[in-house]
Amino acid sequence: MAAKRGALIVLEGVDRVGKSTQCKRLLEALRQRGRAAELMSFPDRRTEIGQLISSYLQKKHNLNDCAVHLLFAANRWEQVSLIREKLQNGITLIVDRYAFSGVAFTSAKSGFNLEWCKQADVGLPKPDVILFLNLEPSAAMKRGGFGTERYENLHFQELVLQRFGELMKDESLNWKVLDASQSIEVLHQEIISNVENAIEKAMDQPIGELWN
Ligand code: ADP
Ligand code: FDM
Ligand code: MG
Repeated sequence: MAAKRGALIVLEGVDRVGKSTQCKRLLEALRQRGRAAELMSFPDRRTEIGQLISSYLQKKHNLNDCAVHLLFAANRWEQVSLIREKLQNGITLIVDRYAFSGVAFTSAKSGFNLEWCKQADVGLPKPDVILFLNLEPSAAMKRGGFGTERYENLHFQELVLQRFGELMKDESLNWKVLDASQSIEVLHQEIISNVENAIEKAMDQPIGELWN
């Protein structure tokens, strides 16, 4: 019998809902349970494309909105062979933001529609589950306030949340909407049970293609 593959687990949500905190907790928990797991995050600021994105986010320079959208997508595509290899080798990947942030953030800008935004990510490895940490941006903001990066303002985050809502209507994807106002520990317990389920189901299935 073929070796079991790992699962592709994505955490999404607006800024400061606790994605990075939960990704780390999840990684530790899976490893403690003896599962092979690794963390990835997007944008991956370590690559050359990632550095362009990072300096754009830090407002060191401006870029055309279409161009930056495609850079975010390219920053995922440059990891695809690695993602596939790890999954096939039985490693479960926990991903902090993915194409859904890509589409939600760009389509929150005026003049962009959701369908155009999705095109650049069509065919990426499809997540086995998308854990959406749901919290009003006004509540998320109270967790320390926004920094100085691009997009870190309440009005824009509210538009982004609406766009995520549109993406969640797609029933071909396995969205799990979780209440991110709960304590770190309670939310973690919900996440781990959803993830254990997803890992068991993914094992016997081929890796899917996103939006295809
Ligand atoms: P994100 O990656 O979604 O932007 P972080 O994980 O960086 O969010 O968390 C943002 C801030 O909120 C951090 O200071 C973190 O300690 C805090 N935080 C995370 N989860 C919770 C929670 N469930 N309740 C209260 N504060 C939280
Ligand atoms: N972001 C992130 C996008 O606009 N498009 C994308 O494809 C991705 C992955 O970049 F404001 C935005 C979302 C957020 C910023 O912040 C990255 P973090 O703190 O590194 O997650
Ligand atoms: Mg984060």
